[in-house]
Amino acid sequence: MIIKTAKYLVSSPDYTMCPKPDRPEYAFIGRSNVGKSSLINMLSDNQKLAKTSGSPGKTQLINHFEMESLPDKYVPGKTPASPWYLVDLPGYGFAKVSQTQRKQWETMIENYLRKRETLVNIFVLIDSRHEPQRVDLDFINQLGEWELPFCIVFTKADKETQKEVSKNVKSFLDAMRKTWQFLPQSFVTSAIKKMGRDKILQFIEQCNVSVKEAGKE
Ligand SMILES: Nc1nc2c(ncn2[C@@H]2O[C@H](COP(=O)(O)OP(=O)(O)O)[C@@H](O)[C@H]2O)c(=O)[nH]1
Ligand SMILES: [Mg+2]
Repeated sequence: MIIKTAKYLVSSPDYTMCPKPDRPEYAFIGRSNVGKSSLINMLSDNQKLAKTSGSPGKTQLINHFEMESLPDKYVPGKTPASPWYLVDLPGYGFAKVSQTQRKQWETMIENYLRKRETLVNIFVLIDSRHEPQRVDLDFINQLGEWELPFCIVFTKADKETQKEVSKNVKSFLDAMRKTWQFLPQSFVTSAIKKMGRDKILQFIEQCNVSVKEAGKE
């Protein structure tokens, strides 16, 4: 997949205020500081698209980015670009928020994830430097209870040795096996090395094609 356009569109405090649900949508979520903004910038090939670092846990909004992509083999002037939304969701597990803020986050996220009709897939980001964390597993199990489709994206793979990353990925997937019969698709990524970019974009393209096909029936 070739990214033709990646543009910030709007931030919404609630799912009812999100843009018109007229194209496939992909949401990115994870603990604050997991590398979500860096991953979004890496995927869109725009280092300024999502703000990196800054003040984590502050932006409690649903951020829509307008994307247009082309398949790898496209005919210039002939192949139409496919529109889709990339959504940057506020992170969880941020220690310094109040109970009230946490509750607000939960309600907003649950409503968005469960009611946004065009949401095709949720990418759950996991820091590949750490052992499995309860908060990540709890969030994933919640997605399971809600029967929502998701993938796992392990981030910051360049920060540790390949051996350490493989060990953490394996322990995380093993921890998931305790509650999950089938494991979701997973990706190992590094925003610095652009690792995992092609695979994630390919996955999104396949989903976009399936959504289009389903719409024709
Ligand atoms: N080495 C390395 N650092 C990363 C990577 N992704 C993010 N970071 C760093 O981790 C910190 C948090 O990243 P950010 O994208 O802002 O995380 P967010 O809070 O989840 O949006 C920043 O200092 C990034 O530069 C990566 O793939 N490799
Ligand atoms: Mg961020």
